[in-house]
Amino acid sequence: SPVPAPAGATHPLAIGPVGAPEATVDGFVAQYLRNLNFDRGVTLSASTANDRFYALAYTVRDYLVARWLEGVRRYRASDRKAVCYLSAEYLLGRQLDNNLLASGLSDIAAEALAQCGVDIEELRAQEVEPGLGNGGLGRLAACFIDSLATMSVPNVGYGIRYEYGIFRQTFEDGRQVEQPDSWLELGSPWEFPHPEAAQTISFGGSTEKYDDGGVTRSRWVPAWSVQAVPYNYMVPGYQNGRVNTLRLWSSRANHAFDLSVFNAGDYVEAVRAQTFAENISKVLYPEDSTAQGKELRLQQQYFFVAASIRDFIDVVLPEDFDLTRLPERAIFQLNDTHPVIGVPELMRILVDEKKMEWDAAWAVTQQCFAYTCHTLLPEALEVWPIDLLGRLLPRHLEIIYRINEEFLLAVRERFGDDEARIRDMSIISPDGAVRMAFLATVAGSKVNGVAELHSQLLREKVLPAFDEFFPGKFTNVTNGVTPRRFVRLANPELSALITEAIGDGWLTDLERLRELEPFADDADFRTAFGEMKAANKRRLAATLQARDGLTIADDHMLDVMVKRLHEYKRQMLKLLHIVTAYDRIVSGEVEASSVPGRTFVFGAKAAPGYDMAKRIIHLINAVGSVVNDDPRVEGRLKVLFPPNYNVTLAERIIPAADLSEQISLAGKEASGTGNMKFALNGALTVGTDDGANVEIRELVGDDNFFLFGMSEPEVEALWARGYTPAEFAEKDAGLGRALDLIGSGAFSGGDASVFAPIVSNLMNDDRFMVLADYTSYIAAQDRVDDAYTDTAAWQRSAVLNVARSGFFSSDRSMRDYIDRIWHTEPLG
Ligand code: B1H
Repeated sequence: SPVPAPAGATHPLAIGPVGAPEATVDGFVAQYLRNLNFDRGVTLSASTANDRFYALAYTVRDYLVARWLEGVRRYRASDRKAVCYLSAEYLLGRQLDNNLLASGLSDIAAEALAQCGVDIEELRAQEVEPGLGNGGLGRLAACFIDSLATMSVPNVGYGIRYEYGIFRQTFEDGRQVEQPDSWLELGSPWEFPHPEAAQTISFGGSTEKYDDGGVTRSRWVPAWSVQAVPYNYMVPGYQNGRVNTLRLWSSRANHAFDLSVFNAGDYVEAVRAQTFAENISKVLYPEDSTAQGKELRLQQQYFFVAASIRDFIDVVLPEDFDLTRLPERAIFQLNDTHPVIGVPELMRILVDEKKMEWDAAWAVTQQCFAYTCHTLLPEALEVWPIDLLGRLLPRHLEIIYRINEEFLLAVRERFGDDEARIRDMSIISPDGAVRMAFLATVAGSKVNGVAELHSQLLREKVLPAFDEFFPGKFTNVTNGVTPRRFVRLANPELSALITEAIGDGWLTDLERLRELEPFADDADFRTAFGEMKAANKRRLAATLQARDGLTIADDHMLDVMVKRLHEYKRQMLKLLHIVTAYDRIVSGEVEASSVPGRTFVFGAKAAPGYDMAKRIIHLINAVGSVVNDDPRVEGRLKVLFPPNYNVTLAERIIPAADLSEQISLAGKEASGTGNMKFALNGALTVGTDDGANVEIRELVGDDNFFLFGMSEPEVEALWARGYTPAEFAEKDAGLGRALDLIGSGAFSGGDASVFAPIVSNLMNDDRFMVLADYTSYIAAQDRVDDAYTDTAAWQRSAVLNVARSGFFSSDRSMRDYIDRIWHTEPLG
């Protein structure tokens, strides 16, 4: 071992972790019962399901910990660069099966529990998923840290341990109601709290100049502070003996702060101060794709970023590390703009605390950060009013001003005094706000979008002046998803089929799925594939029955749209298709008995303050209750909307799907990652040329993808001509009738006022051009119906979707980040 024994240690075991329990059924049983007895303090016969779940989680943990500690020691003894992933969100999903799979203990654990007479299924259901993210962005972070561990790349994921994650969604009379997500109520067996290692994070106050031996320097004199307590989570690689760390910060009151108030005799005030401090990590902001601009949100961002950077410098790196060499040891990847306040924070540490020259500090900072942009929507681009930022982080604002000053000076040098250009590129906007995407772009060594089309639009439409000024800074890394969770764990039947056909090894080398292509023409394989889908549908049916009392007919095509509710994603377009299919039946245009059976599954949370999104949720439920109960439909159409779509439910729904709905307006969905999960599980996509759909279609082939709608340039051209949505409603009689049905109260018991705002928005504004794409969408859906009647051809396409989607492994994304941005290597 390269790590020396601690001074004074004589026992050989004292230099390292004591090693894992024996990886046998007997070893597992012994450790399980020990944990039940000694950690939970109960006997098996007196235990609750929660006790038994905890003991199981602890046992799996015990096997992983030795490898984890060993990896940390080896990393510290090396001089390898680590990826410090800074993300306000990690949408992890349940951990038990993932950790069993990673440690190779799934079969041993199942047998061990069976021998203890314990039902492992019951224990699985005990786990509450940590929902510490909103949607794609948070799930992406979780996929990335899984891939980095699997590829043995040194990585620390840094984020916030929200006490309440994404809200739990229920429906009351079809309307969304939010409940707090108290995921920690029964504790979390996977976390390792380290209150003794808390960091002090300061806020407010002012700055001052002082004389430092003849040099005038600035410093920050903060007004208040809180403690950031680290909670560590293991991130095990897939059966490779590597375990990385996810470190999430929780806020606590600062004791010194409390005491001063206690001394003044105000007990109540002291307790209030504590609550105030703990508010910082209390709750995840539930807005996906909109920046809130709230002070607490900025506090959250600075809180976790400051704690993380300090942690890496003071705790992870060796003492007295020469910080001019920081770029050799760390790359801080900014997951969107949420952690961008880390840029002035690192500058403050280097210049004010370490007394580095500004230029040297800036050179280090620029090499240490890289920025991923996840959106083009203007409402999602974060800006912080300077008075708010100056009040909360006065020294950081000064530093941002100086960064901007020097940047604009360089722009003037290059382009002359082009004031319009200077205004357009200034980090400080004309209305007095800090544009965080600009700051990230100026500071980052690289800036990347998350799919080819998105990266192109980012360069050409959002930041063209920056692309011109910084040649080579912009790049693309197309998103990916982890095949461990979204193929192996979510779809064991498909995984077995694949392994049977092409052998193993594909789970860590997903391009090998290509070898499945010939099996698309193998009738036996296709039959087995069809049986896999049918089995997954039955499993989903059982889940939805138990969870929500919903039933699915097993001879239906399963048509799925699961994602956050947002107008740009166009759940309304899906709904117009359903209403049209319904209208065709009830108007007598088609015989119900001739309609191919389809079950439409929705899953979607709306941001609690997003009125239109909540109204659309209400309408989905309203259409569902009318369509599902109308005897004229003869059960050919079913609409299901299980509430509280989350990672756990996704793992059930996606493997059962036949059709994947990816129908955003072209140019609006940065990438999408659900689209990749469906293709990998053998669903065909009906989709626009948007985000990663473009790349999916290129790979799987036009014959195996239902393309519809305007392309991004066509969208732009229509805006330029002038878009009048009502004209489209006049031109297409089916569209007119569908809108009339909704607007006339057919789905709201005759009360036209309930959904009239939706219809009037579509007719008069329709920012996302739902009506313009309707005709093309319906035509695509008619093609889908046709195609589905030819089972062999459909299954052939489905198999080809699987075979050609290996590119969408997040392992490939990580390789791209490593090659184009991080320039780091695995630690062998
Ligand atoms: C994505 C967000 C997002 N893009 C602001 N932007 C948030 C923005 O809390 N906020 O303020 C939260 C989330 N999320 C998504 O990222 C894109 O819409 C998807 O297209 C993309 O696949 C995903 C991962 O890159």
